[in-house]
Amino acid sequence: MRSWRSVVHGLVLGLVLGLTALEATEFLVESDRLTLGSTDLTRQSTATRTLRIMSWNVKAGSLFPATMPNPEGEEAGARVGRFGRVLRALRPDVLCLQEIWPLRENTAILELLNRELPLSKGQDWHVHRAVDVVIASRYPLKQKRGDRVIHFPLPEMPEFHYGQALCLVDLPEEDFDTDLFLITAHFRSRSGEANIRMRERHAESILERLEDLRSAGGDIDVPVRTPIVIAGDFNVYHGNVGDDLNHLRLLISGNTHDDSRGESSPPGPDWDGSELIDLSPSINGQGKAFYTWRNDTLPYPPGALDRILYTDSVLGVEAAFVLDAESLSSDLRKRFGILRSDGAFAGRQGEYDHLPMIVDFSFAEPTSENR
Ligand SMILES: [Ca+2]
Ligand SMILES: [Ca+2]
Repeated sequence: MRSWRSVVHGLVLGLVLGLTALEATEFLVESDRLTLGSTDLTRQSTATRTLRIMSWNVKAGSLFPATMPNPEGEEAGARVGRFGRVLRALRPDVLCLQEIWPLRENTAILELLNRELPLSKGQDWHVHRAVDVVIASRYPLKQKRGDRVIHFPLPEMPEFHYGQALCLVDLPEEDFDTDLFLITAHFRSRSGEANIRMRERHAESILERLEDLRSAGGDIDVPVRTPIVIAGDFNVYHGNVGDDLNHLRLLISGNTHDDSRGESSPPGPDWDGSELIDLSPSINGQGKAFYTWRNDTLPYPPGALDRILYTDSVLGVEAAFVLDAESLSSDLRKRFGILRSDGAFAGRQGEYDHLPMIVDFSFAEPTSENR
């Protein structure tokens, strides 16, 4: 139950934000969470229900104090405090987190989320972890699976695998016509033939999962036309010698060919046989800069390493952005309780590591016969 204080706060905030939204065109704020990069202001109405997904490679042990040995060279606790502020500003319904190193038990993630973004009526978050990736949701999770795809022993984690977590997000029938199937993955990084091949093998394993989802039998079945989203750190590097980004092409189109779908092409991963859409959100939804990783102290350009792919035959997008707290206006930072330094890893200027991607998916209003 929300306290009277939070209800009044929400009303006042809603009024202020409503007025602000009329004045500002570069952003739109809906209810009490920060929303940037709205794709179609006219559709921001009661005609649709939205589900907010946030995906973030949080970098090693950044979310937790240094209570466990951290991989060599990785800094523990760098996002303690920062993570909570960003979370409360964005208030995602579902989180996809990658690179939780050292691996943490579900209970540790659950306690963190319950503390930093408590749900109403004392409800618990729902957490599903596989390898170093996590799906967390305010709604129940079903058909949970985890894939250990590529064994990559690390000194501190000899059994570490790159892989994915996947599950059905059980959305409430009174608000949504359908559930949503979600996959989050962390791909091997770095250049070089062996690493490129690992990324391709990883993409192939996700394609096998998509094929199973769309066909009866096998390990998982979902109702036809259940929306599917794949979010995570795919380590997509543009301009690397020898890396044709086949792994990304595989995920989007189901094959490695660059051409559009011909007669001989196998069907794409979407329910209608078309390709998936690569969302490509921009920094603060401004449509100017498209990257999700940046470190000005290293000799690498910013890159869109992280992606959100989705079945656009059954899903729409209301808004999408990559949050950069540093370049956000001080007005918005103040209003949503985040600090300028929350955009940077460990708060050091120029060292961002990965930035969080946020998308508001729109669903059709439930029809009366489906209620
Ligand atoms: Ca199946
Ligand atoms: Ca499509």
